[in-house]
Amino acid sequence: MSTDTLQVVYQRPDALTPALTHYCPGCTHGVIHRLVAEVLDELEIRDKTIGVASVGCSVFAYNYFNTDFAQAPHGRAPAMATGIKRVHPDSVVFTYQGDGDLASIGIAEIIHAAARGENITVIFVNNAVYGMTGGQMAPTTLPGMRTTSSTLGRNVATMGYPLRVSELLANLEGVSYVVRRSVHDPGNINKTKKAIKTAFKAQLMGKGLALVEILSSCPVNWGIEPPDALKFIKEKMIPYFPLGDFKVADELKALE
Ligand SMILES: Cc1ncc(C[n+]2csc(CCOP(=O)(O)OP(=O)(O)O)c2C)c(N)n1
Ligand code: SF4
Repeated sequence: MSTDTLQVVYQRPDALTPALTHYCPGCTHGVIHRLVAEVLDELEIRDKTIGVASVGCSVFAYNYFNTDFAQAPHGRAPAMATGIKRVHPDSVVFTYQGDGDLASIGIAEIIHAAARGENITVIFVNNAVYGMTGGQMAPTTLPGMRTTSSTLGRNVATMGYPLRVSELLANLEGVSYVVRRSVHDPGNINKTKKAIKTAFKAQLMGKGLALVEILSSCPVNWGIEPPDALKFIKEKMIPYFPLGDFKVADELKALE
């Protein structure tokens, strides 16, 4: 067979290392890593990008991105990103945070970084549980959802209601871009990539904090098979965490 007509349609982005992933089968952290890496390549900013990993399953993100990287303990990624960006204003700085990290132990950090209008990009991965530590209840756990620390299901009367982080942050003036996307099917993966690109462009334009919340799977801690985990996102998570744009600065609307 002649190879003259073959075209490369899929290959590893330069911004991803060839390291083998530690993520569980069916976990969509890997899909999200790939989208971020593709955007860094397409915007040609890999050489000046500095990522900040959080605690959670993505704690080892520095192994996978072919960029400079730091690791911030327990919710402090927005504070560390603030310092890095202020010391290196020409760099492109992003945090990569789970919902336990960002919405629980780090909620003060993200709120104040947003209020200050720090010129950083935040990739916020919402899988409704603490994945890394064994699937405990997170601030994003759905009402009635069983976790290892809400074994009868989250009872909102005693455990409170889930936090809708994007809606919360959209009220802050320092924020230029807040949207919620999902990676449960190819169409939504494409939309998520566009949003990630806009969030990095917002930083390049100096517009203030840009955050993309991404609904993601955790089949291991949800106790279901990977295909069912994608269905769970669509059927259970999206009704509670609707996809959409919560704040898009006027200058960014044309980029959408
Ligand atoms: C009570 C408690 N607070 C804080 C921590 C520190 N901690 C370790 S992993 C983690 C978050 C893990 O979940 P998430 O951020 O949702 O990321 P995932 O692993 O699901 O991707 C946190 C907050 C902890 N283990 N226990
Ligand atoms: S525990 Fe959940 S979030 Fe962590 S790697 Fe496994 S599937 Fe992904």
